[in-house]
Amino acid sequence: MEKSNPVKGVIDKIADKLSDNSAEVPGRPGSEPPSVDEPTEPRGPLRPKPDQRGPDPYSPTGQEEDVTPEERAQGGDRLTTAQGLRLADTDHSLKAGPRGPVLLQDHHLREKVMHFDHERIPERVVHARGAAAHGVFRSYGTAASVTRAAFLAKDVETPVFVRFSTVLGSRGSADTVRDTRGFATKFYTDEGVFDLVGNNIPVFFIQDAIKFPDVIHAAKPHPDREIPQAQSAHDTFWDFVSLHTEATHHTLWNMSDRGIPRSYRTMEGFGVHTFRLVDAEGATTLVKFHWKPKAGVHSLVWEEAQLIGGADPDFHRRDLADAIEAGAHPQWELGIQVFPDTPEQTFEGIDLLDPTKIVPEELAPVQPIGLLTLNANPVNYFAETEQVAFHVGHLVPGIDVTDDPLLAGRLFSYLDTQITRLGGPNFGQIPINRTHAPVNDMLRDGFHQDAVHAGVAPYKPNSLDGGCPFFAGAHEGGYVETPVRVAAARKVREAPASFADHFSQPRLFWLSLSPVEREHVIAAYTFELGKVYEQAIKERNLRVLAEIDPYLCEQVAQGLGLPVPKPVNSLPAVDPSPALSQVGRTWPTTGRIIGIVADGHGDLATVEAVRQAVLDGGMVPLVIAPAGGVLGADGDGPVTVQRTFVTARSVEFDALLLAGTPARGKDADGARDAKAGNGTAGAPTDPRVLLMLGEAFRHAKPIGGWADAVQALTAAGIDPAAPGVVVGDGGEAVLAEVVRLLGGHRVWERFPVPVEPV
Ligand code: HDE
Repeated sequence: MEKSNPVKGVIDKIADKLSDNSAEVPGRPGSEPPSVDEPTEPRGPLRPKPDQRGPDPYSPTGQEEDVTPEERAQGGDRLTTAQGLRLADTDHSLKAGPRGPVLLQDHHLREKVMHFDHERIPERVVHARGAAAHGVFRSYGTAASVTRAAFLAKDVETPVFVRFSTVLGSRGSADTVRDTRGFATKFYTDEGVFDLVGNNIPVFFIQDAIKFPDVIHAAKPHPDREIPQAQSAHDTFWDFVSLHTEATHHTLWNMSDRGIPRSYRTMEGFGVHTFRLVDAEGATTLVKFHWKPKAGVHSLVWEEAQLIGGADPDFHRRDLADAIEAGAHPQWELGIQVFPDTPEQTFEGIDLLDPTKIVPEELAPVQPIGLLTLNANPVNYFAETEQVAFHVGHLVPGIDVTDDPLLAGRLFSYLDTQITRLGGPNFGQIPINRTHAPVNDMLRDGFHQDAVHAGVAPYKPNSLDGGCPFFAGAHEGGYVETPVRVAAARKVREAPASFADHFSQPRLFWLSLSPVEREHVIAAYTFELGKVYEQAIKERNLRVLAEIDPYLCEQVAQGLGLPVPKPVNSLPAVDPSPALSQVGRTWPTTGRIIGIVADGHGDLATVEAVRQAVLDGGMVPLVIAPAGGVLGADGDGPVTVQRTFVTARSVEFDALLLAGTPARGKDADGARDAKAGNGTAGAPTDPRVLLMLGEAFRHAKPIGGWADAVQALTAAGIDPAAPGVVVGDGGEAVLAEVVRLLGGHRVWERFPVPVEPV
């Protein structure tokens, strides 16, 4: 947007006049004399007085303004101090002789260690572990009928920064733990920053913000031993959620496959609360925001998640960054469910102010309003991903909040937390947090103030700064709260009666899942409650499950070896929402990872052709061989090896291809690789390949093979005719079938599912 200052000429003239006025007595507060009457015409900020000037405009590291962003952060080719003094040595402290005491006068030692000592800032109290990316949001314009938000007009492109996170773990915890994921988006719109701070689960544990410290204290590690890290499989969590049954719905989602996403790229996102959109005429609509991943909604299986936690704790971070670097830019459609803004704020009997409830998509379809594309990785983790500060109160005209009591608490919390985390009230000036709209806020001073404000009247009303800044009415882009009618009421600490329904929607979710997804839920509850120490807590949780579904309760009780309780209430009749299941659809395979097991003895031309076909399909081929280097370096090929039998683990791949049965690695016997196990010396197939195949098979991944691949499959105990196992003569034909299977994410038939009593 072109920004002009129509009154600049006037100010220049006044300033010139002042500088000419040598007879004037010093001490005038501003650069322009005030008028007697309060000013009525706005104009730009006043210049400093002629005797004033601010600091010279250098970057934080001594670079002039017109250099590239990289040079702004760091410049020159010589090591310097923070003050730009060139250094001749940074490896030795200044000492009285080589063996003598270190001298206090070593200013470089002092500065270097002082800075290091203060490199850490407090991690986020929740969502400490995260990864982020830059991107762009292009609006379809389909929301323009319900909101005046400028960035939602047709074809407007808005820069964004998106941070994904787990909730419970510390900054260094593993990515693939069972947990909710954060999905926070900062839109740098022309009208100011809009933050949509959501999760990958559409409901929350609590209905009122006042319970947030309780649920987080219960879910975080035990306060005495500070274990377990980044997970809910412990007594305090299950103690709380069984006593506080409004958490049941969110907990059930956590125990479903949604708690262990395959990738940040394959997660849905939800704004959770109901928001209020306002159009240009002031008409309002209630909406819920949804992010729909183009790559589909996919999850890990629990054993995979656990193995990855050890093999590659950075799995999701790496996946996001690698995909963007490879040009497989992750995309989501933003959508809204639209509800009339009635005084009751309910839709089809569902309370829209209750954040533990969803509105099934079958009742209110998600209408796409724009496309998010993540296209660049951050340059510096700390500066960007760690310092980004989201706030649900960062709103733009056309988007307003509702009276959801959870949202109210968040409106307070997100600013408050930054004071401690980012060291003061000026965190909005940190580069990643800076708005792309001009700021004239009258907020002054504070730790780390980066702006050099001119003028002497940061207060309203004033005459000394010409009455500036002026207000902007709604017609000038001003934010005007919707004048919602509030019913006459008494002050109470109470919730509406509808908030007391804690079980109908968990049952709806349960009944919407496919049989295999339900098996995963049963397994997750059995695992988590199996980790609980106190039997009373396990029994209390079974009582909660009895209110959701008798089969779920019975199966978990059997796994725990405990009696099956009877429900207290009759089970509500609900209509399932098929949209909630992740199984049964076909998705693009772009960005998925295909492992190709090969050695230097086979047909390397086919290996190379398959590798190229994987790349051409927008996927990532990784060649796994007995040893590193290049296969066929002397003639055939060559094919570069990315993983060896030592470094590869099945969990890294979405599908596996066998270019025949590879030779055993030299490290297959003995103590070099514990994965190889003992007592397999002399067996024809490398035990690491058998392990990889066995895992991939039981994790229901497509497996393909050609040449004499059947030998390895059989040695791994895999029937070449089993579902999702593709054996053929031509590598490329096998790949095509494997990719088709991958479109369904997993070979779901491979999971045996008992028939559940109706
Ligand atoms: Fe948050 N939450 N939250 N939260 N939340 C924070 O803000 C809080 C809630 C969510 O990547 C904190 O800057 C309260 C719901 C995400 O930087 C903190 C309540 C949802 C992120 C905070 C909630 C979220 C946070 C910690 C109950 C989904 C990470 C650091 C009223 C709709 C943002 C920070 C990022 C972060 C408070 C509930 C999502 C302490 C009090 C519901 C994605 O302010």
